[in-house]
Amino acid sequence: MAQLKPRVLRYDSLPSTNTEAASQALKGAAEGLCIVALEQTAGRGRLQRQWLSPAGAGLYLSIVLRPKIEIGVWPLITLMAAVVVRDALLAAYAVETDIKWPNDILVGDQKLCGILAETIDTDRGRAVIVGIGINLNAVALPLARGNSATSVEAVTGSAPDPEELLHALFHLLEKHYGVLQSAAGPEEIVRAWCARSSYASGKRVRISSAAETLEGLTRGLESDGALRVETDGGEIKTFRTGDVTTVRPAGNVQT
Ligand code: BT5
Repeated sequence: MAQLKPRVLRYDSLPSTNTEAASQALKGAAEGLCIVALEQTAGRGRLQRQWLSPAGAGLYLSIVLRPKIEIGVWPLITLMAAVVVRDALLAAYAVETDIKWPNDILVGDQKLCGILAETIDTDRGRAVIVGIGINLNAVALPLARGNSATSVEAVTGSAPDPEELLHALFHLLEKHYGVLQSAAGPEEIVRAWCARSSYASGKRVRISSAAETLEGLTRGLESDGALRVETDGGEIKTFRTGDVTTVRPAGNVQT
């Protein structure tokens, strides 16, 4: 397995770094291509939601990956990215974060970063675009809904250097992407994610999908990253990323 070699293309402004990375992947871009923009005018989250990306307020990037893993464990790519971002924020700025299943990086209950992984079929096989948006300073926050967002600057009290974070992200991505593609990789990624997330087990959540909304206690992850939730009736339900619209903390934490 060749080691991932990030190659960065920088833009002042793009509609969405994910869209640009997908278009480069369609043209045959090798894995490791990383699109970075200072501003996104149409940044997006899951389910066509918006990702607010004002100029200079955050790190907005998308990386092309062409993983050599079983298709059934591709959802773990999002979880791996969350582990990478969480560890990079700690390494670069000593910021402690939590991971909310599946794709949010939080400080307390406030969102510091969102991750959007999108697959795309290309002539060179299936690729995945991993998009990461991290709020660096407070400019983005008044625009985000309620007070549920935060930034590195709001947490540390000083203006962060984005290049330090980018460097840490690449270093940790090389490491965890290598792990993901190793023989025991999927189990190791699930373990790494669970060790870093208060949502892995014993967290009371209210979870909504197109089919239903229910409350229960989280009970770990399936081998493909799906979240297990025990309902108050004692039934274990399994949720996959594509089906879930929201996950929120609910009531008191119990075990
Ligand atoms: C996400 O979606 O959290 C994934 C966000 C991924 C953004 C990156 S930036 C680089 C790359 N290019 C793209 O176009 N996208 C990726 P989701 O879980 O659906 O959350 C979206 C919700 O987060 C919105 O509906 C808002 O409530 C909230 N939100 C929007 N902008 C925010 C911000 N800057 N900070 C915190 N929360 C925000």
